[in-house]
Amino acid sequence: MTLQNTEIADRFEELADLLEIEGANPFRVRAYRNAAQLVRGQTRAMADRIEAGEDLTELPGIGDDLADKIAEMVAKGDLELLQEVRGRTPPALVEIMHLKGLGPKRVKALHEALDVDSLEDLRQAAEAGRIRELEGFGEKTEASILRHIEQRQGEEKRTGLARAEALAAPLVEALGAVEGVEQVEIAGSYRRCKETVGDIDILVRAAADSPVMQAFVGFEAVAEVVSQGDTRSTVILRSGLQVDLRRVDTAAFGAALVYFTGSRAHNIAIRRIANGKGYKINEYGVFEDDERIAGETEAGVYGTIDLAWIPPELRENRGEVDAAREGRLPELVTLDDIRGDLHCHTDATDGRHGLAEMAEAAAGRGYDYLAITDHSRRVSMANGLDPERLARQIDAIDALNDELDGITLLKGIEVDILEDGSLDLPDAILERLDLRVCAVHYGQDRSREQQTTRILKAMDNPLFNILAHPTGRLLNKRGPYPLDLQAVLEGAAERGCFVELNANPNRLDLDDDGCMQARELGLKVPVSTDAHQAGHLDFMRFGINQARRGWLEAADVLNTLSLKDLVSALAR
Ligand code: DGT
Ligand code: CA
Ligand code: CA
Repeated sequence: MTLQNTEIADRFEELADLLEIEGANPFRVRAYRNAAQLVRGQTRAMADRIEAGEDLTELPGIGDDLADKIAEMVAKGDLELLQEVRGRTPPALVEIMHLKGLGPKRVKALHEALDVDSLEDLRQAAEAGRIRELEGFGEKTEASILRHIEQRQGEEKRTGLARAEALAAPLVEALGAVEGVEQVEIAGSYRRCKETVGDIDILVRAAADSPVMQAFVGFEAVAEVVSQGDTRSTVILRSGLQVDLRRVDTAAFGAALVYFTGSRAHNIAIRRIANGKGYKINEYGVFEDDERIAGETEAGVYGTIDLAWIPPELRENRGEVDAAREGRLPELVTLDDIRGDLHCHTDATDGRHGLAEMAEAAAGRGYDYLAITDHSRRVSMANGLDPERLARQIDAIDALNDELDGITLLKGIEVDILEDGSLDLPDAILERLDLRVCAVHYGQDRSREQQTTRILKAMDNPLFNILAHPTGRLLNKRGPYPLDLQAVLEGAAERGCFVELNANPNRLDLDDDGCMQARELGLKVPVSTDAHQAGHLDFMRFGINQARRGWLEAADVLNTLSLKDLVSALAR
């Protein structure tokens, strides 16, 4: 058993989490976390590198120890150290640590004092009122823990799109290499670029005698074969992700692609139109009486019912069918439209790379500008900038811009919005910047009204430009904080400021509905990566996926503007 990159990264991350709970040396914890990130971000499989005899220690941050551990996972499919750590610290504590408000120290205390080994143990302890008796915990914390457990237990288990992509890619590649396979497409919510997917639906175009089903159920990362048939099989990968595969003939491939891309609501809407014309539509084609009049291509299927081809991201029955009939589908924004990135961090705070490296990475992606927006002093955990350090960064950026060719660094900050709605740094230093990204990091437990008022008050400061990750949600970790988003978007539109779509795959905040709301208001949305290292600039495409689901065109996205137009758009 050879582990995929995602699986290697998962194990490093779990190791880091468990060691952190144990109170291990923070540098060691960080090294495993960085290794997880690095491996996750690699497009080439570690197994392939090792097989090719490459030296893994040439990868940044990978020393002998980490390289050995990667080799061990590739060779044995397992990591002895992780087994050892799991033996003394229950793996379920990791999930508890990711509950909102509980860090490693508190989890350790709960484990040691109350024998909490699982989410269920924690729920029972909270219900019995035993948590409030612990030092450092109170009645309020206990109630909040209970609330978050209930929220978590009520959620269905879904996989983030970026993770699904990493897990599916090797499988798609393997299927594409099977004899007789002409085309492989992932359909379902994945193709609609939903932020999370329940399972993966793959369609292969192949002749009936192709051995593609055997290849599928025999794929290296399959843990369990749920069902196997001639045209349809289902497996569960070691990562827990379920994959459905359907083999489809050429004549029906477009119809199957429409049907299995969905969404269900979209399918129902187009079936109604077909029925209205006296046609029948299903996964095999569009039929008039018993004659198939379309089926080979998606455009053909839509065309027979007088609809323009609809981009998968829009297929949610949110108005796209009417728009397709009336010829007013949006021309969705693409990655190529993006001229720069408006939110990133450097090693001055909690980022990995320096100004020059970030500038080079942005130039390498063809950008015209990159805004440097490190944290402000309130975020002391991230070594946030005070006015003096920010002033030094301003000088450094000015000096670097003199040398740079083809790319401009914008001087910015991710300044905290304090509890009272003021900004974390004095106007005098904020005024010297090209733009200010403003964020709520602390005091997320306010009421909806308080949080909304706080943000709108911050926006009253004419130096406020962009609200970062507006709802604070972390996918599969914590929900949005209570907020009247519509009021915030309207407030931004009135004041000439903006609300970000944070492209980090764990955030994607604004979500698709938020993008649609912004578009209604004529409010341009900045799509920003919040990169903490150069490679994170590639998160942009996840943001673009979400923007497309939100119907945004290039003109609806702030960072499609030229530098000159951007600067005037930012001026309040
Ligand atoms: P997921 O996997 O929960 O993220 O969402 P989907 O949209 O991928 O749903 P899934 O995997 O259950 O089915 C894939 C697509 O197949 C779905 O979007 C629409 C189509 N489909 C499946 N079952 C039905 C059905 O009973 N009726 C209709 N009209 N379409 C269906
Ligand atoms: Ca699916
Ligand atoms: Ca499915």
